Parts: sequence; C-alpha cells; structure tokens
Amino acid sequence: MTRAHPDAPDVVRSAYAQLAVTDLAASRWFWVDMLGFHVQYEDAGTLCLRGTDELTHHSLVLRRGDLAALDHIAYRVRTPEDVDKAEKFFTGLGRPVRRVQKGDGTPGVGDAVRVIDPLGFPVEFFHDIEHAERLIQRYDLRHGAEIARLDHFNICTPDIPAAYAHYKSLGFGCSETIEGDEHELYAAWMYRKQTVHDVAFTCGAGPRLHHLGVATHESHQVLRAADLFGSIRKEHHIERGPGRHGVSNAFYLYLRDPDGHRVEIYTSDYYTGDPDHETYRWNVHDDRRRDFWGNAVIESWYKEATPVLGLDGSPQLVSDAVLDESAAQVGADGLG
Ligand code: XXG
Ligand code: FE2
Ligand code: CA
Repeated sequence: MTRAHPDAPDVVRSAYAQLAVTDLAASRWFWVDMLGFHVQYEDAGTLCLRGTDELTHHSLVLRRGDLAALDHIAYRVRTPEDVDKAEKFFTGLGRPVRRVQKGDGTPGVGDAVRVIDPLGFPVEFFHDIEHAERLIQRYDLRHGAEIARLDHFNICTPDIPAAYAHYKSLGFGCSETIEGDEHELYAAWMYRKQTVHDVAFTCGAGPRLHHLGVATHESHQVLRAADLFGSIRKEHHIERGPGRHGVSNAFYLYLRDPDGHRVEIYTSDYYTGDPDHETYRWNVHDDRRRDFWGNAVIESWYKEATPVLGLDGSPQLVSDAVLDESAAQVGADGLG
C-alpha cells in the first residue's frame, strides 16, 4: 500500500455517486427495474438506491435536474475526524471547499465536506451515514441484473500522471496501468478497498465522469442484463460487451442510462490487499488490455462522458487531452 500524505484523510472506499438526471421516472425504470437497485428513500426530486449487499443508506443518488451531470462522487472516510482532515487538506491545496451539515446535504448522510479536487472533480468525504436493512439473503426481492454493490468510479482526465499523484497522496495503491512504449500513462486503476480499484482514470477531455462500475456476484447476472435489454427492444442502451477485461480480469457490460450516463456491470476481479502488491502494466498496443478476447472498443466509449458540476451547480470547464488511446488501437503491424 502506498504511503499517504501525512495530513490526508483516511479513505475507506468509493461509497456513492450523485447524478443529476432529467426524467426521474425514466431513470427509475433503468436503475431500479432493469439493473435491480433497491429504493431506500424517495421524494419528488430524489431517489436513493443501493445494491443487495450494501448495509449503508445508498450507493447511488439520482436527483432531478435540467442538465444531466455528475453532482459529486463520494468517498467514505474512517472516522469523523477524517472529515475535518479532508477539509484542512483540500483547503491547504487551495481548492474550493464547502462543509455540508447533516440534513443540508444528501439524505442519509451525516456531516460531510465537499471539494473541487485538483483534477476539477466534485468530491464529497463523509463518515456518518444511516444504516439499512440487510437484503443479502432476501432472494425473493431480487430482480433485474441483481446489482450487489457499487464497485468503482471511472473518471476522464487529460493529465493521468497528475491524477495518479493526487490519489497517491490520498494513500491509494495502483493495481494496473496502460502505458505507451515510453511508459506514457494512458490509464491507471487505483484502490483503497482490497479490490482492483475504487477509481480509474481514462485519458480524455476532463473533468468528466466516464462511468460508474457496479458489481454483481456472478457473470450470469451480467449476461442476464444484456438479455433483458434485448428482450424488450431496448438494446440501444447496450454500448460495449459483454466481455472479459484484460485489465482487472473482470467480466463486464457497459450500458448507457436514459440520459447517457454510462454504467458498467462488473464482476470477478481480484484481491489487492497485500502491502507489497505490485502494479501490473499493460502496453497500449496489447489488444487484450481492454477486452481479453481482442474485441475492438467502440469509439463512443473513448469519447463520450458525463459533464461534472462545480460546488455552485454550474458545469465545470473541460480541457482536452494530448494522448488519444483510440488512435493507438492500431498496432505497429497495422492490424487492430
Ligand atoms: O473497470 C474497468 C474499466 O475501467 O471499466 C475498464 C476495468 C477494466 C477496463 S479495460 O477496458 O481497460 O479492460
Ligand atoms: Fe470500470
Ligand atoms: Ca449498441
């Protein structure tokens, strides 16, 4: 495990994301009926959702808004004092910081701090959150793709080394990378919990949210999700997969929700908790890296992503990237 900056908060895991969606009923169909999330809280403008394994209030919040965007991603920290540490840490970096008292922020979440991080992303750090009824063995309530839990955030940023350095300062380890011949970084996967990642960086115009990764227990649930969308002629929601990733070895399917927010259904990655766990490095010309069977990645997957909001709710400006992994798809032999 990487050594964090001494003043950094102790991050436990990627905990929830809050998305602005333009039609809450359409989003409910997608996330609840089709993916199988459970509704923990609901009012006229908000849905708080969780997977079967999640013992905290939510891992996804959908808020009705005029612009489809990311409100924030949120990390849980180990103690209430770590919320104060986060406030000091990001203030010290000269970043915008706002304290959010219990009751003023997201339902179910206690005292929190929201920041715009050095990469331009809206990020919340919280410790206190309401607990929820255990649904692990409520097989009778399972439906759709039977999502078990949130697994990770994937974010687009033009400067992967800067993203890597920032998350390293927060104590994240790096499980895998995609690198060019001169070791220029195209992508990196970083973790606090003992899986392949809590956050990954995709090189591209940013800050933008690339996708949310949500986990099922088994690969048949990933296949079932694809079959469900096909059966009701909603196959246009399927963007990429099903397939086996090279990076992470996970089995995957990418879908786009009614607003175009991307979600990955993901299962069966591996343990990374040993203190001397080594980074596995893929070359960008290895066609197995993003799909272990060598299937091509569709262009929209590299290029399209969700805008992110500032602390005042206005869209963050985006900077273009220099490296373009989709252009590196064709190998030196001219074959894809
Ligand atoms: O979670 C992931 C991903 O970031 O969505 C993509 C694991 C692996 C990959 S990749 O496309 O690189 O195999
Ligand atoms: Fe992912
Ligand atoms: Ca398609």
